[in-house]
Amino acid sequence: MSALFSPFKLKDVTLRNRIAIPPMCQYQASDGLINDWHRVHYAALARGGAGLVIVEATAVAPEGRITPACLGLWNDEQAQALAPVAAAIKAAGAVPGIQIGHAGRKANANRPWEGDDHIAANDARAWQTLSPSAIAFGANLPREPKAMTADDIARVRADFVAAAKRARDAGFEWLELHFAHGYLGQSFFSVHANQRNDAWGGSFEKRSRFLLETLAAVRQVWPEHLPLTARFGVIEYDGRDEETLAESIELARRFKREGLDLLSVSVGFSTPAANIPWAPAFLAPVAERVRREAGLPVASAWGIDTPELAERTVRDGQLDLVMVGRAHLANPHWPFHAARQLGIERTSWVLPAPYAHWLERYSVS
Ligand code: FNR
Ligand code: 536
Repeated sequence: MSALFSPFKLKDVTLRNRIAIPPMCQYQASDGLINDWHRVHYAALARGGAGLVIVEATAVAPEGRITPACLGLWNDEQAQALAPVAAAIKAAGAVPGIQIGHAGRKANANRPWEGDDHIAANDARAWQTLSPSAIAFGANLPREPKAMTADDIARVRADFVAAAKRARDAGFEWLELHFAHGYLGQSFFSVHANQRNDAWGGSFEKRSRFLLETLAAVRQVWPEHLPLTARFGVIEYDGRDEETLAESIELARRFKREGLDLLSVSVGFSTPAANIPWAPAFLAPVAERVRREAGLPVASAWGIDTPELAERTVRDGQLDLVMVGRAHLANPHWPFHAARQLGIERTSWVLPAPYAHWLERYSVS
């Protein structure tokens, strides 16, 4: 029996297996709107057999985009355009998910392959970034953000709520709040970005406030029977890791109390000075600790790209869901190959008939 290919139920949603495709920006949108690139990309990924496909980071406000080519959900036209993507993912047998977020001080950037730096201030496409404090990320993103006022905070929280409603109405059945990777949510929690001395900065409670308030507000509009999840960087690898992890686990407990159903455990990426111990599945033991100590189901990614490794993280109780990202860009049918390699003979339930009929009849590795 494969643990990776066992179903996973969360609220009223059942995933056909434990393989999830994490959100991955495509940087192909205009005005936050999807186009044929996204329509083809997400349908192909869903047909490959994963249980869950999460649409890339989608901005709740224009200034919350990482780049001008990122998706948005700040208007109804964007939501209507996304509805067929959710439907196509579902028609292929996967659960349609979407990640909503705000890029904070890491916004206003050029695409990764076009510099990965801030858009020049004199470029007509440039905009002012927002963050808890007027502290730049540094390195490739040196531009100082504007410190958010209480009104800015209330507006962005309302933007999250409006985007969650639109995601719901577009047919998504799994919502992920992007509180990771040095973007706005993570920045409120991180001492690298948040030096406020008001109600949203300073102590653990105050640095947690934006995240908990946003979660609670979204909880009011996201359907009770559907999973509400968040991605959060529980560790920075900045030399303060025990302290950060202890705080993160306490935050995860509070997320759970506010109605979070699963945490996608990731890295903070709040400082360019971090020293990340890149290795296959390096985050899985960290995720396991969060799962055990916070009592929340967890997903995680980062270098889990072989079927054996994926199977092991689930079997050993480290992860409830395995996020397989880049390996799916290399091969959208990764779950089919994983099933074969794990010795599962009947794979027609993984792939649709126009593929499975031929692949099962004639052995293709
Ligand atoms: C990402 N990642 C990412 N993460 C996220 O939370 N939201 C996003 O929109 C993106 N965008 C994105 C784009 C691309 C092209 C890559 C490669 C990555 C991170 C991604 O979800 C995942 O965590 C990493 O890729 C690590 O997992 P793998 O690739 O090692 O399986
Ligand atoms: C992974 N990425 C995450 C993104 C966009 C692109 C790259 C996201 O969450 N929207 C990553 C983040 C930070 C450092 C290295 C890699």
